[in-house]
Amino acid sequence: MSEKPLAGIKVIDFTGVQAGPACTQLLAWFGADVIKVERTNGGDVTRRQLRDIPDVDALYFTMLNSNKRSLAINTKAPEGKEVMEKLIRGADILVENFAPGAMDRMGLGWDHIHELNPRLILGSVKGFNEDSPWSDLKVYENVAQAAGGAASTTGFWDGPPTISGAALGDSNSGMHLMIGLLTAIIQRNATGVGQKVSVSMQDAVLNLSRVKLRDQQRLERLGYLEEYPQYPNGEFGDAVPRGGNAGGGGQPGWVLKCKGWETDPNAYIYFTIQEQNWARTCEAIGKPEWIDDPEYATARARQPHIFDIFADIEKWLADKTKYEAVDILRTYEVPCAPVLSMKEIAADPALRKSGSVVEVEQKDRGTYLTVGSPIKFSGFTPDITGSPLLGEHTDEVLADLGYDADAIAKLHAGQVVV
Ligand code: CAO
Repeated sequence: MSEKPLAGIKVIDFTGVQAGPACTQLLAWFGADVIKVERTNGGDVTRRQLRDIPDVDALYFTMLNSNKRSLAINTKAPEGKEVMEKLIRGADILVENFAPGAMDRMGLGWDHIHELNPRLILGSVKGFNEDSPWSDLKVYENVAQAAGGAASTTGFWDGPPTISGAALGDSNSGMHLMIGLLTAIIQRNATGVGQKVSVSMQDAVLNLSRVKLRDQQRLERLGYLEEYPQYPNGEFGDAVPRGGNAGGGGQPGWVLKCKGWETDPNAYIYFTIQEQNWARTCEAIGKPEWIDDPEYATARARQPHIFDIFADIEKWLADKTKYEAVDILRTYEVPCAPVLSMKEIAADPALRKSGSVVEVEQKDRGTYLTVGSPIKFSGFTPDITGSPLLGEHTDEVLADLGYDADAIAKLHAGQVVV
């Protein structure tokens, strides 16, 4: 196999929880040498959060830190800071997602880092960007979803703002940061100078809520949003409402019940009425008479009674499982999919075959499942290995930095490293 795309790129992973680790994990999968720098007293908090096996690193940690090395060090001790500065001098990228101000308090602000190594790129995730009145806040996933416009536009109109199960604030911010870091590397390779790349979780959520800002402007101009369930009988206020399961792109859709929904909470499909596929959609669901009926023939004519149409489609679905339904509908090119549970995803042979779900060997644990690379390359396949134990590579990394056995022993004795 050819060399991995990011081979030779040295990354200091000074991150915790999810947003930062998700970014550096991808860098590691793509071949960078990622050294996770962790506190000596327990390391990344996720090692201990939501444990399923006593005294064994939690899945929360192992699913975000594979393919990395771990250096456990107290960077607040002068000797620890010295190690950190040595690492910085030899690295290409440093990623951090500490609480606002923490890097400055450690004496590792951007100006100092840039002076130590002008080629280094600093990646930083915070809850809010520097111009925000909330830039001093500590932020977790759901806080970002609330502030980024996702929560106010998710859920049903008669319920409260709702948080998505997908990590729009955390992993999504990490993916945005990854794009920024790779962009900065390309520029650094041309200019020789690194820069600071910042991503705020609010901005990253907002970037994925782009169509809702589109809808806000349409609402202000028109007073209504024709693809929302509230149209034309419900009331619109002055802000984009929660649209339940409505499709957001102008092609109406909804989650529809299939055979067994009474007992199986996931016996549903997502069904989309694609405007240009109306005739075939009618044939698929046994309603050829709808094709030319003026009450049904256009999207505008259908919208006022779209829920009656969905109810009729559910009658057609009543004796079909979600898989049977999709197998029929796919032959008529109806955009649709079964609603898959995590249990089904974990066992899905196709996702295993593509490497989108992988089984990984992990010290002290045995094997566990993780989500593999969602990005596929024709030139290489990421090889996902286990996550490091706390401080597993401390001595190895120190030796690489030029510390001899005595100096390493001294750092251990002073509890500067573990
Ligand atoms: N040695 C010594 N000290 C260390 C250290 C090390 N190796 N690594 C970290 N620390 C210190 C930090 O310097 C900081 O010290 P001060 O508070 O004295 O400055 C302290 O540990 C705690 O840092 P923290 O950022 O982890 O703080 P926290 O646990 O209170 O907050 C979080 C966690 C996530 C809310 C906060 O880091 C944050 O808002 N980050 C930015 C947004 C973000 O990425 N959130 C997503 C997290 S994923 O849900």
